[in-house]
Amino acid sequence: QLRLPKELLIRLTDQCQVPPATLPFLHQVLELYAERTPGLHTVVEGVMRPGYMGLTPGETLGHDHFAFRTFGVPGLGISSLERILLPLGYQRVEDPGAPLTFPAKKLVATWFMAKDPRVRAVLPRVFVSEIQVEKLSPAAREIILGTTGWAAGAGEAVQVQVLTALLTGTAPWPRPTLEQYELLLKESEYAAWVLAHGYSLNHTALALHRLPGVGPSLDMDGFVRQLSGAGMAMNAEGGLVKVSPDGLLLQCSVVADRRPFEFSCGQQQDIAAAYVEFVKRLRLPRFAHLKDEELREEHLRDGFEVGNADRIFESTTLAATGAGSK
Ligand code: OOG
Ligand code: NI
Repeated sequence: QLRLPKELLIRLTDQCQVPPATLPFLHQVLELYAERTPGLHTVVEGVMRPGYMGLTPGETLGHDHFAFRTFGVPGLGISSLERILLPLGYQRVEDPGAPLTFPAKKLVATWFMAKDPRVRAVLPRVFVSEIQVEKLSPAAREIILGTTGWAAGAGEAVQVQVLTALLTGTAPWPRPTLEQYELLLKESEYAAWVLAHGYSLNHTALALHRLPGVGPSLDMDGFVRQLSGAGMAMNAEGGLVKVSPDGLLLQCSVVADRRPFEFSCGQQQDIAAAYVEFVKRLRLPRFAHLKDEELREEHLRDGFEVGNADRIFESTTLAATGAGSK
């Protein structure tokens, strides 16, 4: 029934380890994303096909993480995804201290991982960010609160709306006008993206470290050149490969596909939609003694990195996705 390329399916060998709704939920989210992300098909069909880096036919590409964007307003925001993810077998990873913060973009973010350690190498982490709406200009706030204000007093009914939005790849608020979208775009590309796309998946990040043949030794610069060669426009913000200060978390992304979007009142315009990211996690120094074949996900650098994420967020900006780059 699923039209998702089989390489992108998430497969658990023992499904008892997660609630029965978890995989169908993740696949539904991914299916809607795949439909509106032509760039993903170029990656899967043009580069990461069977034979590439030891991939055998029928083998799946691991998803390192899924990412969602939200408005930080009462009833919505990170907590609205938390309420969906906890019953699905996820837990919030408390960064000792505070959430990841991006002051210039007025964003905060956190991430979730599978509660059961046995499925952590298979179930994607989930990265969720929210924009601090109270820090935006009065005009931007008015647009966002005008369209999301209903959630503040709606109690548990909000969650029905949020879940429906997730399962249909939509927003739990009316379509904006083009004018509202453009006003937000001038101030915060992120806010404009959320206004249009709501809870649809922003990106999946494929786990390069899980490619059977290469995993740990894959050369990211060479990989980026291959993607460029296949016609993909790469996010060049701060360099093509984003590297964490400890050198152990490497990320790169293809800029978002621009897709026609139906605004209210029948207006249509191409806007940034979703993108594809790639992650390579390297071995933690304390596992230096392990042989390559003994390496598993738990021996690799975990989590996210503010400096990398700050640049990855730019994958949907007009500068990155604008005319001429694709
Ligand atoms: C998320 C950007 C950050 C990562 O892996 O660090 C990110 C976004 O664009 O919403 O995905
Ligand atoms: Ni990401």
